[in-house]
Amino acid sequence: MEASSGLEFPPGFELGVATSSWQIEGDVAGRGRCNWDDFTEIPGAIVDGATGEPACDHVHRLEEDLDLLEWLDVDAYRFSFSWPRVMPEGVGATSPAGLDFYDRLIDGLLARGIRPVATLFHWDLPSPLEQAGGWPERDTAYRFAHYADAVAQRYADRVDRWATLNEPWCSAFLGYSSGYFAPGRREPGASLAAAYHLILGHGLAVERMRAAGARNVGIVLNLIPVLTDDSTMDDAVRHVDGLQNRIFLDLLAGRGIPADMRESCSSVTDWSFVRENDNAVLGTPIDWLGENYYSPMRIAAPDGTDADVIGQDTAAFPACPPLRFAPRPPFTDMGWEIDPEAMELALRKATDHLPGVPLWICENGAAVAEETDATGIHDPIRTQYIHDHLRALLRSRDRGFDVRGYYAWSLLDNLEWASGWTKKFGIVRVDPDTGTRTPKDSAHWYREVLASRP
Ligand code: IFM
Repeated sequence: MEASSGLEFPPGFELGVATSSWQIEGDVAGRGRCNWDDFTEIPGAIVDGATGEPACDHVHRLEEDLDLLEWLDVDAYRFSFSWPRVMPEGVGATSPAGLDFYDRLIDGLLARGIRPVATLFHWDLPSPLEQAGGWPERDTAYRFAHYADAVAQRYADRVDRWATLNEPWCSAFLGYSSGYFAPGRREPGASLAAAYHLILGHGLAVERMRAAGARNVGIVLNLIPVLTDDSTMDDAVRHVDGLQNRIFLDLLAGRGIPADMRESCSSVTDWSFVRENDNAVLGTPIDWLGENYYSPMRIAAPDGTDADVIGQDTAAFPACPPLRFAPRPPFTDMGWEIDPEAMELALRKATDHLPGVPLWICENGAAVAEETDATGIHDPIRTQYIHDHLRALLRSRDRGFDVRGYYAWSLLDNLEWASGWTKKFGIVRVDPDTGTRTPKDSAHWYREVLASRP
């Protein structure tokens, strides 16, 4: 595909790639344990039995990965700090070796002219905090703010933009309601408390980080448009949309838990963890909002069948009414429907709830089929996917949405959580046995897109 086809970026529009700590770092011995390390020990939790070691061995291959980013010539690199690498017990002393690693990462980016964009929590919770109850406990929010403060004190002078959390929906509802993610608990009431305390931790962290000098502090959500063409499912859509999207947006807007969700989840929680005077902290103004967009969700009446869609599961939606997820082709390997145009519905939702807050697409990409031959690794579906989403995003921008950047997910093939190595999102292949990095066709294409800007 022509690199430039239909893609005209406004001046200053930021293009980058993203990764996360547990998915790429490896070097488990060099940090404290986390919830995902513990989760990998549950038989069957990770489909192929993969663990956090070696992942992409990024800690030991840092220079090589920095050079890859330089070769791509991205404007910005979005990575996450591993809480247990910075603070092995989750509280108390920081690790000099852990801090040194992130110094080298950040300084290496800056030396190559790449803006560091950092997330504080991309799901890897220190094991002692998970064992103490994890996010359903209010105390975890305070521990998070303490960790955020330590990180901001050290790196505020060099990090361009910060996200407190990545996709708190996944931590809360896949972690504590469906149990598909770490820690594997199936307690719908606890998952609602987790969602609330994640945003409380975010609000507390924003205050502490700003006090430590951090600029551009925001959060990254996975807002998902919930669609149906069956009007009998309107109430089911309201419920799923409430848990996937509105609960987070209303908390961030300082409005508390939406009234209809208080009612429709009353069979699984008495909401006694909610404190009305939290709203100011929960709604601490943010400088920007990240959206991770991959797919819409489509809902239909139950008919006894279930589509195989990773993450779309009624067990992840506490007090879920009868429904089924009914994605339409084309699908990625995750079973996710491909629909670039629906991305605008997510942008609209964000803008309606948090007017005036600029938006970044912080993740977008696809696990898809690839073919390898002597000429390279051919992944035309991924290239098309990224191209079509970029084009849709630029159109949304023309229609007035204040979108300022886009990050492809992901730089590297990596540990796709419960799917292990079986789903590949990288624009660069990582051989799971040797760690060898090989740019795929999509990486070459993205590089040309980056270079072809005026
Ligand atoms: O790999 C994940 C990432 O960690 C969070 N967002 C979705 C990606 C693909 O599932």
